Amino acid sequence: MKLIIQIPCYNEAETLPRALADLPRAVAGIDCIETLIIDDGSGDGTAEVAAAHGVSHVVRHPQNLGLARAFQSGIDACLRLGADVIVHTDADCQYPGHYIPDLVAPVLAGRADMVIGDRQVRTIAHFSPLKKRMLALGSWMVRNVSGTEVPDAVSGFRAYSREAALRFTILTRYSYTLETIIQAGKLGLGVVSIPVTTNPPTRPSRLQRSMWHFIKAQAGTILRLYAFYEPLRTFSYIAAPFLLLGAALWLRFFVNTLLGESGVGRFVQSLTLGTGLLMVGALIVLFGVQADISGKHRLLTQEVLYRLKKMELKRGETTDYADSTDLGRGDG
Ligand SMILES: Nc1nc2c(ncn2[C@@H]2O[C@H](COP(=O)(O)OP(=O)(O)O)[C@@H](O)[C@H]2O)c(=O)[nH]1
Ligand SMILES: [Mg+2]
Repeated sequence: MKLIIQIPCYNEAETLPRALADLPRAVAGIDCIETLIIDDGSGDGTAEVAAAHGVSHVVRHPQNLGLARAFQSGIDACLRLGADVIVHTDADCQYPGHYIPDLVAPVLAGRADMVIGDRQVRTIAHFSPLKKRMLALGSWMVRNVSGTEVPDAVSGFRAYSREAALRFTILTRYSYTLETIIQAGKLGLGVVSIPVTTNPPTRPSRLQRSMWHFIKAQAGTILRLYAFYEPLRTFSYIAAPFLLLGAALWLRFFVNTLLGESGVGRFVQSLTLGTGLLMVGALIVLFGVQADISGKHRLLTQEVLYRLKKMELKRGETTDYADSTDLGRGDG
């Protein structure tokens, strides 16, 4: 059994050595542990520092492509390198390495394809109440869409089985953390959470530059993922006010007619408005149906990609699925 620990890095030369030193040297049930960093266009010599500290593999993006792309590049590289289990952790020492055996255990036991380190956000002192609430909202939305029971959906401290790694296709730019859970839930992969504690921050978050930036990103991601993975529901919610208001205006007319009020004349304006609203509502629902059909096609494409990756990996080909022009890999 081969475990690859992957760490995404964007200018992490300072904290990476500590993060690497914190990784376990042995894990029960694992014969071989390798490390892989994704240097996402760092300008501070992160890749060189990684090589000097004995990292087994370095994947390099010539420019900064963001965490979601880095995650996908890392997963693709791990698959090519024959990983049976992949652990993803951060370079800023947020996650204590001694939890890695606990993360890996459910995958090794065949109980899960994805194990998430639950940071128990409520207990983290340096997170503001607003941030905690936004994180809780994100996790709730993900539970709702994915049908899983994940308490801490944005935690980046995770273990994936090879099967899960093959299955994921990250499509949004911002949050691979939320998207992987939704895909896992929809694909019927086993998702398990284990409680972990976190280390105090070593530096301010790079992903959340400010509270306002965080709220904007989180709200945008939640809305987009909802529309993406539950299109019919999303469009129905949008259509509901139009349909309800339109129906109410027509109802008013019928009730008044039944009560004996004669003539359409008095209602012409409200009925015109009601008809317009009903038509807009119906159109929005139709968009939802269309989006739902597109979603089914996406599932088919995902299945085809999964089989293709499996075949190519079996043949030992080295195609990069994330973006063949962006990724240059050098083993360091
Ligand atoms: N590949 C890549 N990694 C990033 C980027 N921004 C942050 N990271 C990495 O993602 C991990 C988490 O980032 P961090 O700033 O600690 O965000 P936090 O999760 O909010 O604490 C670290 O290992 C960073 O190096 C980026 O643009 N690209
Ligand atoms: Mg951090």
